[in-house]
Amino acid sequence: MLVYHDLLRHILATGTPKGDRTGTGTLSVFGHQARYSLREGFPLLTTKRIHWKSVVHELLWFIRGDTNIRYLVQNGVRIWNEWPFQHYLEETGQAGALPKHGPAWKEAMREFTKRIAEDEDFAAQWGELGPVYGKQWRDFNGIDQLSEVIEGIKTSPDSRRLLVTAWNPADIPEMVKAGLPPCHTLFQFYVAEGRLSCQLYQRSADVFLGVPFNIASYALLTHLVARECGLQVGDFVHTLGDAHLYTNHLDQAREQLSRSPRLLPRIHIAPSAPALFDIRFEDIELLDYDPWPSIKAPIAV
Ligand code: THF
Repeated sequence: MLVYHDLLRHILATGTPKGDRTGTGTLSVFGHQARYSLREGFPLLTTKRIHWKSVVHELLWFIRGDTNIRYLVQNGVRIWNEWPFQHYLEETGQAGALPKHGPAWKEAMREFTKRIAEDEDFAAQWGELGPVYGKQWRDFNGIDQLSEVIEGIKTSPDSRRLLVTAWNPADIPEMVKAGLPPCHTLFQFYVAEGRLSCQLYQRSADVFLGVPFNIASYALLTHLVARECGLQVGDFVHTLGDAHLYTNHLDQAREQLSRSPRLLPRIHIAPSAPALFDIRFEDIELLDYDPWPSIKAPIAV
């Protein structure tokens, strides 16, 4: 995972200070590409602990076409909570009264997620992120892109049209309302010598918090799709548009750079696991993950 460290170092050394939508401020570079060989191990960062359970549940949630945070909340995944919560506070006129990430805000967040988990009607009203990834992958104006791309890999592996796009311009205003438009916008599969590779174009990359999840998520997707199509895995190619470090992540990035990478973990998918669209959390196992401790950093909303 030295290439991830190279990206951190590159942004720290050459990034341009830039304002952003969230008001936090970033150091940013435009245009960057990294390649992770999936044959050499599973690309989950070892220089800080990544919450693997969240990676797997989030991906299964995308694959099923779900866009409500209820499934995630019920499975202990917190990474999408802030957007529906912020939307809820704004719509119910409480946003001004609760300073972000303060004690009262945290208490209100706990109550909000508890209700999402326990109250189906509340979740239906306030847990929706809009037509985000899951919706576009499985129902882009009626097209099940994920099923079609898998069929494409099986029937014409040499095709140069093996694409899935989450960027649906007609749906962007609806995504903005409850969450945000897709950061990982488009991915393409490629088959050569019996190996499946995947390239992601990510328009906006929160390099310290989001990118480690994004790498792991698409690497896992590549493993799952390869299995579905009877192929081995090749490379994950990660192409970034605006690649940034938030200014309140810089010390954490330097801390991480002071740690030396360890051996990569491996992934094991149960041979008895059902087909992709029915695969369960328990079917996917991470082996030999021995990371440095986690490093806390605030998420920009
Ligand atoms: N918004 C921003 N600002 N950054 C992002 O990376 C991002 N995402 C998704 C949508 N909007 C985004 C959400 N993905 C964490 C990680 C990934 C996220 C959101 C949050 C996070 O806070 N990780 C912590 C704690 C994880 C936990 O244990 O719950 C971490 O230390 O890794 C990009 O896809």
